[in-house]
Amino acid sequence: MGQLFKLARHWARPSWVGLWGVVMAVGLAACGWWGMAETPVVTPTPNAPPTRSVTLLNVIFQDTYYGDQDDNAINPPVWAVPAGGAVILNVENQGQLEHNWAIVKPGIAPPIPYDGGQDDEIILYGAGMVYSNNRTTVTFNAPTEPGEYLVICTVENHYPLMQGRLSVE
Ligand SMILES: [Cu+2]
Repeated sequence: MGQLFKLARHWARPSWVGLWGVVMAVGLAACGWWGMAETPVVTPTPNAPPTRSVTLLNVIFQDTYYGDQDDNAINPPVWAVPAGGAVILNVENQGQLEHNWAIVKPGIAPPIPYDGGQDDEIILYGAGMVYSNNRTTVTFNAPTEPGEYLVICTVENHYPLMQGRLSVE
Protein backbone atom coordinates (compact mmCIF):
# COMPACT_ATOMS: atom_id res chain seq x y z
CA MET A 1 0.00 0.00 0.00
CA GLY A 2 2.82 2.39 0.96
CA GLN A 3 4.68 1.45 -2.19
CA LEU A 4 1.64 2.24 -4.36
CA PHE A 5 1.27 5.63 -2.68
CA LYS A 6 4.90 6.45 -3.35
CA LEU A 7 4.51 5.47 -6.98
CA ALA A 8 1.41 7.65 -7.37
CA ARG A 9 3.22 10.62 -5.88
CA HIS A 10 6.19 9.97 -8.13
CA TRP A 11 4.03 10.04 -11.28
CA ALA A 12 2.07 13.05 -10.10
CA ARG A 13 5.18 15.22 -9.66
CA PRO A 14 4.89 18.41 -11.68
CA SER A 15 8.03 17.75 -13.68
CA TRP A 16 6.65 14.37 -14.87
CA VAL A 17 3.26 15.84 -15.73
CA GLY A 18 4.94 18.55 -17.78
CA LEU A 19 7.24 16.08 -19.51
CA TRP A 20 4.35 13.78 -20.42
CA GLY A 21 2.41 16.72 -21.80
CA VAL A 22 5.27 17.54 -24.15
CA VAL A 23 5.67 13.91 -25.18
CA MET A 24 1.96 13.59 -25.93
CA ALA A 25 1.88 16.85 -27.89
CA VAL A 26 4.87 15.90 -30.04
CA GLY A 27 3.41 12.43 -30.59
CA LEU A 28 0.00 13.72 -31.67
CA ALA A 29 1.52 16.32 -33.97
CA ALA A 30 3.72 13.69 -35.57
CA CYS A 31 0.69 11.49 -36.18
CA GLY A 32 -1.07 14.34 -37.94
CA TRP A 33 -3.88 14.47 -35.41
CA TRP A 34 -4.11 18.26 -35.52
CA GLY A 35 -3.64 18.50 -39.24
CA MET A 36 -6.61 16.25 -40.04
CA ALA A 37 -9.28 18.90 -39.51
CA GLU A 38 -7.65 21.25 -42.00
CA THR A 39 -6.76 18.79 -44.73
CA PRO A 40 -9.44 16.11 -45.00
CA VAL A 41 -8.32 13.07 -46.91
CA VAL A 42 -10.84 12.02 -49.56
CA THR A 43 -10.43 8.45 -50.63
CA PRO A 44 -12.10 7.77 -53.97
CA THR A 45 -14.25 4.64 -53.98
CA PRO A 46 -13.58 2.63 -57.11
CA ASN A 47 -16.63 1.22 -58.91
CA ALA A 48 -19.07 3.17 -56.74
CA PRO A 49 -22.59 2.99 -58.22
CA PRO A 50 -23.73 6.28 -59.78
CA THR A 51 -26.19 8.30 -57.75
CA ARG A 52 -29.73 7.86 -59.11
CA SER A 53 -32.77 9.92 -58.36
CA VAL A 54 -36.00 8.39 -57.12
CA THR A 55 -39.26 10.18 -57.83
CA LEU A 56 -42.32 9.54 -55.71
CA LEU A 57 -45.69 9.90 -57.45
CA ASN A 58 -48.95 9.79 -55.52
CA VAL A 59 -52.00 9.26 -57.71
CA ILE A 60 -55.64 8.99 -56.66
CA PHE A 61 -58.11 7.11 -58.84
CA GLN A 62 -61.74 8.15 -58.98
CA ASP A 63 -64.64 6.97 -61.19
CA THR A 64 -63.53 7.83 -63.84
CA TYR A 65 -60.59 10.22 -63.59
CA TYR A 66 -57.21 10.71 -61.97
CA GLY A 67 -56.68 13.23 -59.18
CA ASP A 68 -59.31 15.53 -57.81
CA GLN A 69 -60.84 17.08 -60.92
CA ASP A 70 -63.26 15.35 -63.26
CA ASP A 71 -61.81 16.95 -66.40
CA ASN A 72 -58.80 14.80 -67.35
CA ALA A 73 -59.71 14.90 -71.05
CA ILE A 74 -59.26 18.68 -71.27
CA ASN A 75 -57.03 19.26 -68.25
CA PRO A 76 -54.94 16.13 -67.75
CA PRO A 77 -52.81 15.88 -64.62
CA VAL A 78 -49.07 15.96 -65.37
CA TRP A 79 -46.53 13.89 -63.47
CA ALA A 80 -42.89 14.88 -64.04
CA VAL A 81 -40.03 12.40 -63.77
CA PRO A 82 -36.38 12.48 -64.83
CA ALA A 83 -35.52 10.40 -67.91
CA GLY A 84 -34.47 6.90 -66.92
CA GLY A 85 -34.97 7.65 -63.23
CA ALA A 86 -36.51 5.30 -60.74
CA VAL A 87 -40.17 6.00 -60.00
CA ILE A 88 -42.19 4.88 -57.00
CA LEU A 89 -45.88 5.10 -57.88
CA ASN A 90 -48.32 5.10 -54.98
CA VAL A 91 -51.89 4.57 -56.11
CA GLU A 92 -55.07 4.85 -54.11
CA ASN A 93 -58.33 3.85 -55.76
CA GLN A 94 -61.12 5.78 -54.06
CA GLY A 95 -63.66 4.80 -56.71
CA GLN A 96 -66.18 2.00 -56.89
CA LEU A 97 -64.71 0.58 -60.11
CA GLU A 98 -61.33 -0.96 -60.86
CA HIS A 99 -58.76 1.24 -62.58
CA ASN A 100 -55.27 1.20 -64.00
CA TRP A 101 -52.44 3.61 -64.74
CA ALA A 102 -50.66 2.77 -67.97
CA ILE A 103 -48.07 4.62 -70.04
CA VAL A 104 -48.83 4.56 -73.76
CA LYS A 105 -46.00 3.91 -76.22
CA PRO A 106 -44.79 7.11 -77.87
CA GLY A 107 -46.36 7.90 -81.24
CA ILE A 108 -49.41 5.70 -80.68
CA ALA A 109 -52.94 7.09 -80.41
CA PRO A 110 -55.18 4.67 -78.51
CA PRO A 111 -58.68 4.07 -79.89
CA ILE A 112 -61.43 6.32 -78.55
CA PRO A 113 -63.12 5.02 -76.55
CA TYR A 114 -60.47 2.57 -75.46
CA ASP A 115 -61.66 -1.01 -75.81
CA GLY A 116 -59.01 -2.66 -73.68
CA GLY A 117 -58.24 -5.29 -76.28
CA GLN A 118 -54.88 -4.14 -77.64
CA ASP A 119 -52.85 -3.51 -74.53
CA ASP A 120 -49.71 -5.27 -75.81
CA GLU A 121 -49.41 -3.06 -78.89
CA ILE A 122 -50.28 0.14 -77.07
CA ILE A 123 -48.99 0.01 -73.51
CA LEU A 124 -45.35 0.69 -72.63
CA TYR A 125 -45.82 0.11 -68.91
CA GLY A 126 -48.90 -0.67 -66.83
CA ALA A 127 -49.15 -0.44 -63.06
CA GLY A 128 -51.69 -3.28 -62.93
CA MET A 129 -55.36 -3.26 -62.00
CA VAL A 130 -56.27 -1.67 -58.69
CA TYR A 131 -59.60 -2.65 -57.20
CA SER A 132 -62.11 -0.42 -55.49
CA ASN A 133 -60.90 1.02 -52.20
CA ASN A 134 -57.47 -0.52 -52.63
CA ARG A 135 -53.96 0.86 -52.67
CA THR A 136 -50.87 -0.33 -54.41
CA THR A 137 -47.25 0.72 -54.80
CA VAL A 138 -45.21 -0.15 -57.85
CA THR A 139 -41.71 0.83 -58.90
CA PHE A 140 -40.47 1.21 -62.45
CA ASN A 141 -37.86 3.09 -64.45
CA ALA A 142 -39.06 6.10 -66.39
CA PRO A 143 -38.50 5.97 -70.16
CA THR A 144 -35.01 7.07 -71.14
CA GLU A 145 -36.33 9.16 -74.04
CA PRO A 146 -37.53 12.58 -72.84
CA GLY A 147 -40.96 13.72 -73.92
CA GLU A 148 -44.59 13.83 -72.89
CA TYR A 149 -46.17 10.40 -72.61
CA LEU A 150 -49.88 9.71 -72.56
CA VAL A 151 -51.10 7.84 -69.48
CA ILE A 152 -54.48 6.12 -69.62
CA CYS A 153 -56.71 3.80 -67.67
CA THR A 154 -56.97 0.63 -69.74
CA VAL A 155 -60.36 -0.42 -68.42
CA GLU A 156 -62.85 -0.47 -71.30
CA ASN A 157 -64.34 2.97 -72.00
CA HIS A 158 -62.37 4.76 -69.26
CA TYR A 159 -60.15 6.51 -71.81
CA PRO A 160 -60.48 9.32 -72.89
CA LEU A 161 -62.18 10.31 -69.63
CA MET A 162 -59.39 8.92 -67.49
CA GLN A 163 -55.98 10.14 -68.63
CA GLY A 164 -52.87 12.09 -67.65
CA ARG A 165 -49.39 12.89 -68.88
CA LEU A 166 -46.02 11.60 -67.80
CA SER A 167 -43.53 14.37 -68.49
CA VAL A 168 -40.14 12.70 -68.91
CA GLU A 169 -37.47 15.37 -68.51
CU1 LIG B 1 -60.42 3.48 -64.99
